[in-house]
Amino acid sequence: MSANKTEQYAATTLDADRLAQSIKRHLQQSLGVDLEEAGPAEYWEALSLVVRELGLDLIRKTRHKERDEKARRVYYLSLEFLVGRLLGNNLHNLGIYKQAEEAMANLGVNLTDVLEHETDPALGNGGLGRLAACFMDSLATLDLPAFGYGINYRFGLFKQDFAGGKQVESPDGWREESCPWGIERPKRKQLIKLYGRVSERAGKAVWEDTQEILGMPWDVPVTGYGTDTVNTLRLWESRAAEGFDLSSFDEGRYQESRSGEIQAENVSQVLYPNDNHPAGKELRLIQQYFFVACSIADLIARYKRENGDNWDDFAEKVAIQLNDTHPAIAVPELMRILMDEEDIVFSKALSICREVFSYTNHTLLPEALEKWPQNLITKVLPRHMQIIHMINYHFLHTEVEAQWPGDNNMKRRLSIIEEPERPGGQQMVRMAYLSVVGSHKVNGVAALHSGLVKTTLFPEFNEMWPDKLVNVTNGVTPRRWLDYCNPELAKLIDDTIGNDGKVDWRRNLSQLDAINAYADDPAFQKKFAAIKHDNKIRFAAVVKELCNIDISPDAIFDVQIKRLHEYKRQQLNLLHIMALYRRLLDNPDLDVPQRVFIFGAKAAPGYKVAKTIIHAINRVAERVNNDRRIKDKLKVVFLPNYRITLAEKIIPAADVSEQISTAGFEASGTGNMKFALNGALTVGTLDGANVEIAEEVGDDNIFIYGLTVDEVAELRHRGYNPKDVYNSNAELKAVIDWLASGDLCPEEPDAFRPLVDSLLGGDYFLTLVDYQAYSDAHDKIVATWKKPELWWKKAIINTASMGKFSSDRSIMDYAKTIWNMA
Ligand code: C3B
Repeated sequence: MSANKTEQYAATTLDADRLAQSIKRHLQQSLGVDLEEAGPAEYWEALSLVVRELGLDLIRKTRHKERDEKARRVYYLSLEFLVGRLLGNNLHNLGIYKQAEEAMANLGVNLTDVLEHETDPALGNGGLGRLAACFMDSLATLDLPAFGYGINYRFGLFKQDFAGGKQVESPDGWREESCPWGIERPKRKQLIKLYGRVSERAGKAVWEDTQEILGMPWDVPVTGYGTDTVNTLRLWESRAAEGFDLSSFDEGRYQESRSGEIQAENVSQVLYPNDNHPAGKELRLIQQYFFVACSIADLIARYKRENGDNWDDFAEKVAIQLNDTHPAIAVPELMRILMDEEDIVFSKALSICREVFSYTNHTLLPEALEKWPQNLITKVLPRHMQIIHMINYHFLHTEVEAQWPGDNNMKRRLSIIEEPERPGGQQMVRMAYLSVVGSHKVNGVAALHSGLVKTTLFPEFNEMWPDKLVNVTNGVTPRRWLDYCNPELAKLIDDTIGNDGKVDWRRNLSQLDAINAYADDPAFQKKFAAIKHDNKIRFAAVVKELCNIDISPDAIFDVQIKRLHEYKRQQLNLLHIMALYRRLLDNPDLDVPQRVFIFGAKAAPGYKVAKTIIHAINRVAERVNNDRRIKDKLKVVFLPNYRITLAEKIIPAADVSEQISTAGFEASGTGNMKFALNGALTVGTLDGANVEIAEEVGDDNIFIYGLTVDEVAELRHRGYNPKDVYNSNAELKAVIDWLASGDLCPEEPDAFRPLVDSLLGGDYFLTLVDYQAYSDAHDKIVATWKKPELWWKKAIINTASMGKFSSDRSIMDYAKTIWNMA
């Protein structure tokens, strides 16, 4: 490792004076701004350009080193990279944050103000996209040769506002602000084919009469912490290829006159705003193929530049990770290149693919598993559909046949092509099956989830290939999610366990374990609690600014931030808040601590019930926050436009972390790890990584409640009627009736009907079943809060026990068990 190299590099070339000079130079010469005119936004851009220069220099050196070492590279293919703001993070990673602070101060500017001027690149929906960003950070930090490949969307995840409590979406044109991080690389552009047909000439398949679009790469430097390694995140932007017929477009009859054709620029225009739910649109399939085809062509070109035309070493040099099934079309794409362009026979091509590819499954939700109509793939990618059939034929008739001779039923069950249930239905391509068949390893993202992948999602694959399905528990980067977002706590940890080269928890998070020795220490508890209090004061100011709500830093800050989805059960939190409010109305002198319930969540624009839940929470918030009778004992805050930057402010200020999904539905969760790392106590079900968090912190230091995966299965088997629970729990009945009454939204009395119907008409996510246990868990939270020394002990143990959940550990697991790189 090159721990000190960057410090040397940065220190020798960029002390505060040099930095200030470079900032001035960029202000004047790159941006054309006079010093007197420059405000924080200009300073942000100028400093970003300075860091970009440094990043580019280090990227070049990283590339040379990798070329010399001829190492295996990993290519992380993902439709989403939710990187968040980059300037502060890059300054930290490069070891020049302090120098930058000083340089700015010398110029009369405050670095913190400057950093606030960066727009979040919102190139992802939620957990899956943020995980990809944490992984990029860890890959660079661990000096592993890696590229991230994705799409440079013009519009990221929509911006969210509330009107009358309802979610209103508007486009996120993040690139309209200047974005110095992406560097256009025309030399590496690619030409991609779509549509057309396949003919056979001299025994070879020829894909012709295609449309072509151009893929232009934008490179974002990815710095690692305390190392010279800077990797590349290469994001593709679609453009019209030369010769693309724009005339018909100009005449305004483009869509009609060339029906079925696409407008090239549209491909990378927008991120589909769905989390855990596929859009199923033709343009989405094209997006997937577009970025996959550009990336595969790009990595093959790199391989050939470095290794020549000999395919024998390809699998030794290349590992490709499929982040969910979104890039699954990479399997037939690589097959196509190997067979049609490189004259490699089918069986060899398939074995190369299987050495190169591996696939991460992020969800068990049946409706979230991607399937594409065979007709659509045939239309957009006719050659790929043929190759999928070839793979499927080989798989069923050689491999499945060997395992279950003569078992046609098994062949039907395992076929990559799903036959329609009803006559006249469509044949669908199961992208998850294609990914499993084309990969050497398939991983789930937490132990519980990976177990379910083996037993319920892919049991037959597990029987056929017992070593293929593995677990890699998710992780988060401690650089962004502790060091950067909670500097006071980072400093307390440094002061307590040291930061001298021997101890370096930022790169070896298990060293936090040493903090456990201080969990009972009153002096340490006091400092820990004071830091949380400071963070809460800062966050209260954010809430005041964004929502104009006053919250007290002495209250319990109870937080649920994540995408809005019924399985994540924000509605359970809501019902409980409504009940708390009613309890206070019944007895305003109730001896309870002040509590603030904080939400942040975007709902997919087409997801009706999710939007109803947002509306209901906002209406309840309005009622509760303005009711003087309850004497500020309860507040509800729904922060608009939740995103990475807000998460960085909320998480260090949280006392309670809500991780309350229906057991078996949240594959892992990663927010749960960030909260615990920052000393919040989890209230959660035994779902996803909560199980492993509980193992690490111990049952006494987490509030676990509710049905387990097995109990959920048993209940479904027995049969469940939500009305039974509703009729037997008076408090629950009262709040649901209140929700249904129209009282909270008089101008639209049926506004919350979709939510009420979903709860009483089936309650698929078992919200009502878990209600009482959840309410009881909250009573325990309150009882614990009333004993501060107990509370802070638990909080400290949480921070101290998060070593396992560093994304460095996840990446080392991938490197060892999947990529064969360590
Ligand atoms: C998410 C899952 O819902 C989370 O449980 C998990 O922690 C993350 O992925 C990362 O593994 N997920 C997502 O954000 N989008 C999907 N389409 C599927 C899963």
